[in-house]
Amino acid sequence: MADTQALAGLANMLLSGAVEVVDLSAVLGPNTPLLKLPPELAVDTPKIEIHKISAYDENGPWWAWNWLKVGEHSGTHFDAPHHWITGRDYPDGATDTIVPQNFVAPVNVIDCSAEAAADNDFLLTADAVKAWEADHGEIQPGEWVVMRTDWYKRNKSEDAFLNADETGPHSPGPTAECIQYLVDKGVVGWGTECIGTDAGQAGGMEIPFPAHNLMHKNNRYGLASLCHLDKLPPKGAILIAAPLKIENGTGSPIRALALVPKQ
Ligand code: 23J
Ligand code: MN
Repeated sequence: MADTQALAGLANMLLSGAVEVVDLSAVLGPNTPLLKLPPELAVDTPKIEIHKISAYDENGPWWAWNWLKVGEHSGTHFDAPHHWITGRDYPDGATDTIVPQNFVAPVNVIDCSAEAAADNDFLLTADAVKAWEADHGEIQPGEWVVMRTDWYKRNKSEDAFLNADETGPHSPGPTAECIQYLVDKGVVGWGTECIGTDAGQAGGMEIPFPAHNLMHKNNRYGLASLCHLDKLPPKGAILIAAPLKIENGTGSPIRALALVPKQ
């Protein structure tokens, strides 16, 4: 049975500020950094556009509103299983068919900020996750796992965020065995502060884009371009990451929120 007293306690802590709501989303607009794929491989997602319909003017005297042109995988966003070929057949794998219970879960925050600063191509390994668990406690089934790198601090500049040179983009991410370890733990999803859930160089890995390939193959989710993971404790916060209910959607921009007990 549900502990209604605990929920009443949470309600009070939200009202008093003892539990803070931390915004993990970046601003979504024409300056949002977007993924660039090799042109010989793929077509890119289009630049975001915000078009005015009216602003208390002759097109609508008492109201303001806009319409948007925005790809599903833009800015702080959710990757549904249908995004990847390995997850295409799950009946509950699109933005409109995922059970909403899965959008809200405890979050494990693995701090890789020092490693990512020292090596932009840093890869989180399964052994490093096991060492993190020895320090902070085991990752439980149904939980989110996110990789803190402080990479969001670069998101005002697409060049800095993508960090590409003649050898391609350079940004941190997970190894394939790391993702398989998390899948075996039963996590609901994996998130990062970078443009995608995979490392910049992940297209050339033995399994290309292993976070996408393996998470979605197992009907799990991805979160990309998260912000402010430096404001979260390693354990103890609750992450809310719900995509728009796009029909047959493969992903969606989100307002990612964390409920965090105040220190
Ligand atoms: C398509 C192809 C490769 C990648 C991605 C999309 C993403 O990162 C994404 O937004 O899901 S790496
Ligand atoms: Mn995506």
